[in-house]
Amino acid sequence: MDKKLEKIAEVLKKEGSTVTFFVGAGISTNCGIPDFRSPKTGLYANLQRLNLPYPEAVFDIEYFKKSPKAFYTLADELFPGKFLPSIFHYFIKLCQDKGKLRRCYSQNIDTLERIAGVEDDKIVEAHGSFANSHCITCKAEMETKVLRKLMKTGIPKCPVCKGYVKPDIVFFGEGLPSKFFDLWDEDCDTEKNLAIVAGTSLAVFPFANLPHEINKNCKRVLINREKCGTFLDSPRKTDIILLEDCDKIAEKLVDLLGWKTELDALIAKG
Ligand code: CNA
Repeated sequence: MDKKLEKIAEVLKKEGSTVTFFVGAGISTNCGIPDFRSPKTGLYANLQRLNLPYPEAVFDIEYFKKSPKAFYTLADELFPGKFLPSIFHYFIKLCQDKGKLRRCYSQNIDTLERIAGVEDDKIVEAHGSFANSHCITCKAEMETKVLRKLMKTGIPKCPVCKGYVKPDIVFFGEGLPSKFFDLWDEDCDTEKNLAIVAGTSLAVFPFANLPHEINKNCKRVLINREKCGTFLDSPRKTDIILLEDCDKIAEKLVDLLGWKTELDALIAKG
């Protein structure tokens, strides 16, 4: 384990090197937000109370059009504002502060990368976020604070056409934001780049393809509770696999890189 961490720190310390993150729900579990697929604690294991025909229906656009209540029950629990970033989120922010962050591709909808201080041009929220909302019928925009208020008394409806309003989270059956495709065209061939994949089962496409498509000279790192996706199907000789809690790994890397004081300051600021 220590040798692997030293190798990662060594690459990060190199003049001109950068890092691209590919993250998922696992980097937010320590913040109190359940992931999808962890047995027992994941959202899919705990959705019986919503009476769904199948677990993914809660994020299925066709199901939402017929029955938006299940999504809104869950959205109320997950809505940003109640949660603080994890050590891993701050590690991403520190990489930015040190001029090392090429990009952070996130599947998360909790906006914790932003809350940790990662800048808009460095984040790709591949599956959207709760930051904006639109009517699914006439596409009129609704401010988050209005949506939040309407959520307290029922399902938010559009004041213009009475259609259902939905946060701009990408549901199954919807396209990904153009920012995802535009920036990936720029990023996928970056040389001298480290790819850190963390807290994701790499089960949702096209996101799951990114670490597979990344430049062959790029060292790939997986920090996750289990091996998954391209690290199982198409491993590369140079891959580094760390099957551990992502915050524990981030803390150790921060120590090796000499960034501990800055990390403590970020955590203290909250
Ligand atoms: P997932 O399929 O639930 O996988 C999470 C992975 O993280 C699993 O392999 C876990 O073993 C692993 N994991 C969990 N906790 C830790 C930890 N502390 N340290 C290391 N590994 C850990 O979730 P994915 O992100 O892969 O799936 C993509 C979905 C999840 C996206 O569409 C998201 O919108 C969606 N999602 C997001 C959130 C959020 O925004 N926080 C929460 C739940 C689901």
